[in-house]
Amino acid sequence: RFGPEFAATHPLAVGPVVSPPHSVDGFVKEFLRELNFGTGVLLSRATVNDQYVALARTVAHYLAARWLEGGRTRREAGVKVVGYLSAEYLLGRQLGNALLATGLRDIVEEGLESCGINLSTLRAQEVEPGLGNGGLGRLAACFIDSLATLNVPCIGYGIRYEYGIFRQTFVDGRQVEQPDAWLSLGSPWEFPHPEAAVQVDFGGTTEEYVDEDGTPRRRWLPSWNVLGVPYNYMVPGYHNGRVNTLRLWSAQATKAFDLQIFNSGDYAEAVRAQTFAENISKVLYPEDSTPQGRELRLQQQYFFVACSLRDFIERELPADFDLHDLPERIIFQLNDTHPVIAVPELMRLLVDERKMDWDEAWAVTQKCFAYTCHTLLPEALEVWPTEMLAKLLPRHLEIIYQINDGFLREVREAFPGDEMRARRMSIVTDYPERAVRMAYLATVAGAKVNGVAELHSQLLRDKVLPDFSEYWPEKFTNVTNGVTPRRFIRLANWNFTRLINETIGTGWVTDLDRLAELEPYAEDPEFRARFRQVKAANKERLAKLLVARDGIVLPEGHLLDVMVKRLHEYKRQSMKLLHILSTYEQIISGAIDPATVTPRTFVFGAKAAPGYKMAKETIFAINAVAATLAADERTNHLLTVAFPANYNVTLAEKLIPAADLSEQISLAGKEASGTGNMKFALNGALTIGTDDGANVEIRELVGDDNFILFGMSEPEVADLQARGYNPAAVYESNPLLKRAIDLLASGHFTEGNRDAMNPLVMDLLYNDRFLALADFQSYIEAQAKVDELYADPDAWSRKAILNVARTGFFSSDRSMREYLDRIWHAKAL
Ligand code: NBG
Repeated sequence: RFGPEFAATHPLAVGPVVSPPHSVDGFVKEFLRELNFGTGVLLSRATVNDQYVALARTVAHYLAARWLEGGRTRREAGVKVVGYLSAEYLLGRQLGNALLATGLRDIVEEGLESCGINLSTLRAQEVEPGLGNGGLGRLAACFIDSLATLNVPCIGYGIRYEYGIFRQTFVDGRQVEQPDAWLSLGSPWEFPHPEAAVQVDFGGTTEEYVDEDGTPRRRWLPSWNVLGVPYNYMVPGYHNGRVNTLRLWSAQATKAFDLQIFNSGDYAEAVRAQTFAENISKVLYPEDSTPQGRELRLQQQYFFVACSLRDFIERELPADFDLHDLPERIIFQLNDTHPVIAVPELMRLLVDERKMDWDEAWAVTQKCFAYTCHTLLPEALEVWPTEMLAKLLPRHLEIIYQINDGFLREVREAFPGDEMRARRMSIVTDYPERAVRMAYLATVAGAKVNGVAELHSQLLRDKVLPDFSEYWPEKFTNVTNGVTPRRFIRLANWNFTRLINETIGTGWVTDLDRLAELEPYAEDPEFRARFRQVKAANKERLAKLLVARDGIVLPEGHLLDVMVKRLHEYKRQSMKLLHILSTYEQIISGAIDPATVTPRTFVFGAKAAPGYKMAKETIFAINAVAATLAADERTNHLLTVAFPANYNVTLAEKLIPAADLSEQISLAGKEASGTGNMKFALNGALTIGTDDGANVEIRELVGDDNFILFGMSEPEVADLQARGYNPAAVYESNPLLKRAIDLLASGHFTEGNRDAMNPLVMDLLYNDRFLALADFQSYIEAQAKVDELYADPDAWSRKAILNVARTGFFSSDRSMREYLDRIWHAKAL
C-alpha cells in the first residue's frame, strides 16, 4: 500500500490535505494528542504554557490543511504573487486571530472547558511577536491579513528578529529598556526549515572576467557569508479557507565553530564567527521613522532581501522558468526604503548570475518593484555612504552606479543643458558625504511610487521628489492606509461587534463600507444608549486590565482621552502635556471653578527610541505629572494621567475600544498617515486632530461637525517657518501657556528639583522644532469644545456613531484593492 504509487497519488502525500474534524470531540482528541505527543506531557501535569502551546499547535493543524492546499493550487495556477518586502511586521497575538479565521472559537472554548481549561487564560499566555516599531510594521501586518482575506496570493518576506521591540519599563519615571525575549518559551506558530537555508554573501571585491562566449563581464568575489534559515508563518484569511505565508529569515553561521581553535582552548574565539553571523537577525532596530545608518542595519536589509529574492526565484518558480517573464509572476512591494537594496540584488541575479543582457534585466527589474514611502521627515529618508556599501556590497555599489549613469543620461537628454537638475536627481549624492539616496533608487526602479494618505502623497510629489514627479507624473499615486477590521473591531471590540451584528448583520467584517448602514441609527436614542453601554463595558474591561497589568486605577465616569503612538517630537506628546498642565494650573490657582471641569483621564502609551533624548525627557515629564496629579487631593477626582508602560498591539486592542477621545495632534505636514487615528474612529471615538496625514480624510468623511479640528494647516506651517518662528515670544504673549510652562519649570512635579525638567522646558522655549507652542492656543480652545460636546452624552454618542458609520473606507481591504488595481495588477485566486 505504501509504495511509489502511494507517494504519487495518495492525499496524504500530494493533497488535498484534510483538516481535523470541526467538532468539539474532534478538537479535544487533537488537542490531547498534541499535548501528549507534541509537548510530551499529560494533561494532569501540564503547565499553562504546555496547554497554550498544545492549543496553538492544534489550531495550527486546522490552518495547515488549508495552507498546504492553497500553496499547491497557487503553484499549479502559475498566478502572479505579491511579494511584500518589509523589515517589520508588528503582528500582535496570533491565537485569537487564528480562532477567528477558522471559526473554531466556540468549539475550542467548549472543548477546553471539558478538559477543565479556561480559554482566556491560555490566550493571555501568548507573548506577541513585536517585530516592528509602530505604524509601518503594523500596516504590513494589516495588509497581509487583508490579502489573505481577499484570497490574493501573497508571500510576506521579513526578518525573524530574535528580540523584537524592547520591553519598556519605568524606573523613577524614566524609560528603561529590557530585551524582548519573545521566543524564550518557543513559538508554536512557526515552521522552521533549516534544510532550505539560503546562503547570503558579503564583503570582498569585484573583478572583470571573460565568460565562455568571450563576453567581458563583472563578478563579485565575496569574502564572507551567512545562512538564512526560513521560518514560515501562516497568514489566514477570514472564513475563506485561504492561508498565505509570512516567511521570516533567521541568520545562522555557515560554520558553527572552529574545532581546532576550540580544542586549543580559546572558546570565545572559536564561536566568534557564529556570534557575528547570528547578530544579523538578533535584534530589531528600535527607531521609528528616524533610522540610524548603521552597518548592521544595512546587513539586515541585504540579508533578508537576498534570501527572499533567491527564495522566490528558485523555490516558487518552475526550474525552467524564463526570467524575462518574471513580472508576470511577482511584484515586490518595497515597504519604505528598508528593502531597496533588493533592486541592485535583482540586477545582479539577472545580469551576473543568469547572464541576462543589462537593458533587458533593467526592463524586468523596473516591472518587478513598486515603492511605498512612509515619511516626510528628511532624516528618515535612508542614505547609505558609498564607503559602507563598497565594503559590504561592492558589486551592488557598481550596479547602483551603472543604474545611475543610465538614468542621468536619460535626464540629460530630456532636459538638455539643465545640469543642476541632473545633480538634484542623481541617486548618488556627494553632499555631505558620498552616499546613495535609497528613496531615489526606489523611485527610479519602481513601476509605481506611492504615499500613504492624500496629503502625504501630494507633499511627496511637491516637496520630497518634485523633479521625479515632474519627469514621471504617471508613476506617482496615492493609496491611503487602512487597518484590518478583523483584529481591530471584530476581535478587539466584541461588545461593539455584537451590537453592530444585531443591527446590520455580519457582512461588514469583510465589507467595511457596510458600516454606513449604521448611519440612521445615530438618530435612534435606544441605539445610542446601547452604544454608551458598549463604551462603559469596554472602559470597565480596560480598568480591570490596567489594575492587574500596571497597578493603575482608572476612575469611573471620566472622559477617556487617549494618546497612543511612538514618542516623537513631531507627534507632540508634549503639547498634550501642556493641555493637562494648563487645566491643572487653572484649577489649583483658582482661575476656574472645579465644578465646571469635565472629569478626564488622560492615557498615554508610547515608547521612545533608546537614543532619543528629548523623547525620553518627555516620558519622564509625563510620568512626573501623572504622579503629582495622583497625589493632589484638590484635583485627583477630576484629572488623572495614566501611562501604562510597554504599549503594544495587545494593549492597543483593549485601549482603543474604551476611548472617547482620540488624540491625533501632529504638526501638519509631518505625520505621513497615521493608522491609530483610523482604529479609534472605527471604534467610536471622536478625534481631536490637526489637518495632517489621514486625519484630513477622516474629517472629510465624518464631516466637520463630528471632528474636532485645530491648529495650523501645512501651508501655514511652511509660511510661519519661512518667516522665522520664535517660541519664546509665543510663551511671553500667552498667559495661559506661560503659567503652564512656568509650573512645569517650577519643580512642582519633581519635589522642588528644577533641573529635572530643564531639558524639556528649554527645548520648548528655545527650539520647539514642531511648533507645539504655536498651536497651543488653538489646541486649548478645541479641548474646551470637546468638554462642551461631551456634556451632552446623547449628542456625543450621535457623533461617535457617525464616525463609525462613515469610516468604513479605512479598511485595509480597500487599501489592498487599490494596490491590486493600480499598482500590482494581481488578482484573487
Ligand atoms: C510611518 C508613518 C505613519 C504611517 C505609517 C504607515 C514610518 C517610516 N512611517 O504616519 O510615520 O501611518 O508609517 O504608513 O514608520
